[in-house]
Amino acid sequence: MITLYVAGEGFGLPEYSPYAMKTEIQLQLADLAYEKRPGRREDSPKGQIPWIVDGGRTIADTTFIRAYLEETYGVDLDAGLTPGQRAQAWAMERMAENQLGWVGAHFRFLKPDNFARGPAHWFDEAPEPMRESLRAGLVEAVGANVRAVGIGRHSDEEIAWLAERSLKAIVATLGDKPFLYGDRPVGSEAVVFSILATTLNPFFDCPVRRAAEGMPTLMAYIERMMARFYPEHMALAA
Ligand SMILES: N[C@@H](CCC(=O)N[C@@H](CS)C(=O)NCC(=O)O)C(=O)O
Repeated sequence: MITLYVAGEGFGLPEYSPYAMKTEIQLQLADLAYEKRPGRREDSPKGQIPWIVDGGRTIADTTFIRAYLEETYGVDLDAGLTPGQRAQAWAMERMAENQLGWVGAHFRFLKPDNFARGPAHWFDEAPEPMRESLRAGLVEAVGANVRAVGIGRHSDEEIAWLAERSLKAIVATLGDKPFLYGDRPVGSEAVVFSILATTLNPFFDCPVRRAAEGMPTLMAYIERMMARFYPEHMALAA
């Protein structure tokens, strides 16, 4: 059986790592049995969560995990899509990971109230004399990444404006379909949903969430995907 190493639930989400959610959804779409175990990024071959172990093989990074699953188990998670849709799906996936994901990190980690409400608690069990410097170290590391990808160089208003353009692109792609490309979800939207659920998480205060609340198509899509892949979480939240 495949073992999926994850960060675990948190901040009102079934998995607080969007990448862990992405792979978990893709495992479900591939109809593969798996078990989840808590993992520490220090133990991951690429230093990040998630990773999988399948028999004797260890694969890290969600895009490579998906490629491995498709090749090894003979599944195509984007089956039914035209070449043009596949290309668009890939671009949409990159937009979610390489732009919206960083927007989410900016507001979650770099706004002191959000950080205190959420990620700061990861260090609650650390020895008291180290606790604050561990928290400061995390903020500094995330800040450096967010700046390196460019997002961190803009004002909050500009960041929200950029993110809103991406949300509108997702809404336009959805149109009146239940899922991005039709009546059933495909592999590439696992990450679009996961990044949306994390970036727009109402647990945190974020202008992008407020903008999204004015987009009923988008909010309904997030709920539909959550109900489909995390029904127990939805039942608990109800
Ligand atoms: N490109 C990676 C991204 C994974 C990722 O960013 N994971 C985060 C958790 S959501 C992580 O482990 N961050 C810790 C770090 O980068 O040091 C993938 O697709 O798996």
